[in-house]
Amino acid sequence: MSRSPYQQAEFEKSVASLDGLPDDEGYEVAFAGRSNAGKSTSINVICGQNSLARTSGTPGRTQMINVFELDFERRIMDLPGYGFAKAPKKVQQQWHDLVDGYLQQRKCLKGLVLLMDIRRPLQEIDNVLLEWTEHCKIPVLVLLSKADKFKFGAAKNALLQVQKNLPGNAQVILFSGLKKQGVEDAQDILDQWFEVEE
Ligand SMILES: Nc1nc2c(ncn2[C@@H]2O[C@H](COP(=O)(O)OP(=O)(O)OP(=O)(O)O)[C@@H](O)[C@H]2O)c(=O)[nH]1
Ligand SMILES: [Mg+2]
Repeated sequence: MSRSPYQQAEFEKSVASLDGLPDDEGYEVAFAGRSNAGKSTSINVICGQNSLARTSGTPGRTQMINVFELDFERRIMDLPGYGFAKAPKKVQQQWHDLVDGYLQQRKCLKGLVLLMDIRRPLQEIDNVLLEWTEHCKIPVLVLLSKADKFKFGAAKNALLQVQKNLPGNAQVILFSGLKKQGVEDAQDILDQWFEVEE
């Protein structure tokens, strides 16, 4: 948990449009997923910092891309949550344009962490994202989040179900920010994407 460079992560800025993004250089890993799936929580836990990314009980809070700098060439991007039905159409469209545009154009994107609530995995929008990453050959780590909500056997079953339905570019692990489950495995995969030397 205390391994660099995650511990050194610092909030850099929030961007509301693509032209506010840092230069498209170095290494980026983006966290995506439905609203409330646990993106910000997982970033905090993986970075070993309690309040790096803002978490909230109100779905759809993060409407901008939050940029966290690990070092001068590595960044974690907290993408706005998608699929929050109660949001006004205009806001939903903004999220869509921002996330879609980011994913389509970002050359320094080395991998996508896709958060799925273990109680509601592989929703339609998750599958759309997975298909897109398969097409673009971007590696994906699915974090089956809030695994603490299930007993061990049920969690294992959910994991196997998701595993069976993933494309070849994606892998899945059980994750719980609350219980700190899956954190080291997630860090190991991010290390590879970021090309962090052991
Ligand atoms: N039980 C449990 N609750 C969790 C876990 N991770 C996140 N939560 C809760 O789920 C809610 C949403 O978590 P966030 O991390 O803010 O989710 P998000 O995906 O960043 O949400 P948006 O930014 O709104 O899209 C919060 O109330 C968290 O406390 C977990 O591992 N276990
Ligand atoms: Mg968030």
